Amino acid sequence: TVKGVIFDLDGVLVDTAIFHFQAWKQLANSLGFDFTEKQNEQLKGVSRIRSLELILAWGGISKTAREQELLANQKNSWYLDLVNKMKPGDTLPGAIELLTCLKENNYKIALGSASKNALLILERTGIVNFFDVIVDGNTVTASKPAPEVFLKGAKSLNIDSAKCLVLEDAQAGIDAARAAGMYVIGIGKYSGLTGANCLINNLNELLED
Ligand code: G16
Ligand code: MG
Repeated sequence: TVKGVIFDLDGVLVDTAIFHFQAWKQLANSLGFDFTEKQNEQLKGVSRIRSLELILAWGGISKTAREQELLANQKNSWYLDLVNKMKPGDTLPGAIELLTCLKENNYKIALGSASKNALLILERTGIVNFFDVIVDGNTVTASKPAPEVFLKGAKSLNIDSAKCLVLEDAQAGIDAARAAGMYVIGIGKYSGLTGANCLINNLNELLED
């Protein structure tokens, strides 16, 4: 039976994917090219620096490590301008209700995100206190689809991997959760996600019964 629930952040609890897309698009445009929403799907759950590598490859542009660092910083500052407008309650449908219900039923709750801005986002949207453990892009070295982020979450919760449920919206995240030996619910029924134990459209679907 499930004892711990590990939430992905972007696309599961908050709708920051659109902010990532806008900031990356602005960066690509400043370099003289564009990329599509379909390509953007491949950036979900993927670390900042890996995302930049993919985008530069799409634009056929090569940059030194130092230049890449500056570009990633530029994107992040545009991204943070958008995040800093978020307010308490700016969460995806069902998120606060599900977190509340899990807390009331004594499940342990962790965050398993690739983002280095995770804590700021949890604080701005007013949900940080639900979390027993936060594992994010600052604590993890191997990004999703590597299982590290979720294994660290389970370990910090002191719960066996096999007793953890992961909620994920990205293919890289579903692959990471499966590699960690966890049960995984994918968010996005028509998104082409594969390998999850089941797919739902939003967190409300977990509250219906
Ligand atoms: C999120 C997003 C990714 C983003 C990554 C790193 O992952 O899905 O698009 O590139 O975090 O974010 P940051 O630039 O803020 O460190 P997750 O795991 O929360 O879905
Ligand atoms: Mg996500």
